[in-house]
Amino acid sequence: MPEQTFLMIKPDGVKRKLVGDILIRLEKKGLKIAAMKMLQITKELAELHYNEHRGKEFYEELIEFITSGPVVAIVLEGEGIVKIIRNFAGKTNPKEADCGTIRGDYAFDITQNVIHTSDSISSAQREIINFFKKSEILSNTEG
Ligand code: FUP
Repeated sequence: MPEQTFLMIKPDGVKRKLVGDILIRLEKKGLKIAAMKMLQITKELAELHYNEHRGKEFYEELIEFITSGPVVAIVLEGEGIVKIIRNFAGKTNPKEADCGTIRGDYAFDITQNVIHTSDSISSAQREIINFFKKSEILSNTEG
């Protein structure tokens, strides 16, 4: 199976109408989108997705934010895609993110940092399963 990663445009990105800009950047780089959908994250799904942060001081704010409006969930695939998309996002804290990255260019706040990206191949596999059925992922297809 090709390497896959999970990218989510968070509620701030959707509200600020950055979905088009983000998709254009992904497509212009020539990356393959294997799945994509818009959804409202439930509290249960938010808790599953951010399980590793449970108990941290920013956890409640994070759950409240990620469930505050629709998100766009995307699966990308290709060799080295996890690292490519981490670089595309920029550092977690937008104040430290380089210009040219999504967080560097579009965000200022650490919670409202526009996109989520998987930090490893194993995280990607776990996160993708939380959001997509196998049949929704168009792997190994043209386009
Ligand atoms: P990332 O993998 O870059 O999304 O970063 P983390 O998994 O470390 O953090 C997940 C989310 O928690 C971040 F997108 C923003 C939020 N967060 C805070 O609000 N405060 C912090 O100190 C760290 C993370």
